[in-house]
Amino acid sequence: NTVKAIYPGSFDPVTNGHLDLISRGSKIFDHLVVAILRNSAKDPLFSIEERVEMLTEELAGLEHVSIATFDGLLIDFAREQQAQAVMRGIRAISDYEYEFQMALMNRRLAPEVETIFLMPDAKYSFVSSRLVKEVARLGGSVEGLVPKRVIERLKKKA
Ligand code: COD
Repeated sequence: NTVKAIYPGSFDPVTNGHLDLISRGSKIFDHLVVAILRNSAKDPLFSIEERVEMLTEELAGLEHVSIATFDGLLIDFAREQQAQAVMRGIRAISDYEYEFQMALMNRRLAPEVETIFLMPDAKYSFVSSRLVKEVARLGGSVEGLVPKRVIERLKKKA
C-alpha cells in the first residue's frame, strides 16, 4: 500500500521552510508531488516558469519527489493524481485557522483525501514567502531563509 501526497502552494518563492517540509515529507510518503498553483488571486513576483525552475534546482537529487503545476481545485488535482493525502505546514497558531478551514473544506469535497500537517524546524517557523519578498525588496538580508540561488533571483527583481 503506497501513499502518494500532494504538497500544494504558491512557492513565490520557495523558502528554506518549504524545503524543510519537503525533506520531511519525502521520508514519510512513498511519493510527494510539490504542486504549484498556476492562477492565484495573489499577484506573484515570480512567473510560474520561474517558480518551477527554482523548485527544480533546489530539489535536484531528492528521491520520491516530483514537481507539478495545477489550476482549479486542489482536490480535483489530488484525485487526478490518485493521491491519498495533502501535506501542509503549520508554522504557528496563526496558520491554524486558515489551514483548518481549508482542510475541512477539502474533506467535504473529497472525503477520501486526508490532510496531514507537519511542523518545520523551529528556526524556520517565522519564514514566509511574503516577508522574504518584502525584506528583499527593501534591501534587507534574507540570507539563510531562502536558498542562495533564490537570493540571486530576488536581487534581479529588485
Ligand atoms: N515552514 C513550514 N511550512 C511553511 C513555511 C515555513 N517556513 N512557509 C510556508 N509553509 C507552508 C504553508 O503553511 C503551506 O502549508 C505550504 O507551506 C505552502 O505555502 P504557500 O504560502 O506557498 O502556499 P499557499 O498557502 O498560498 O497555498 C494555498 C493553496 C495553493 C494550497 C490554495 O490556495 C489552494 O488549494 N488553491 C486551489 C483552489 C482550491 O482548491 N481552493 C479551495 C481550497 S479549500
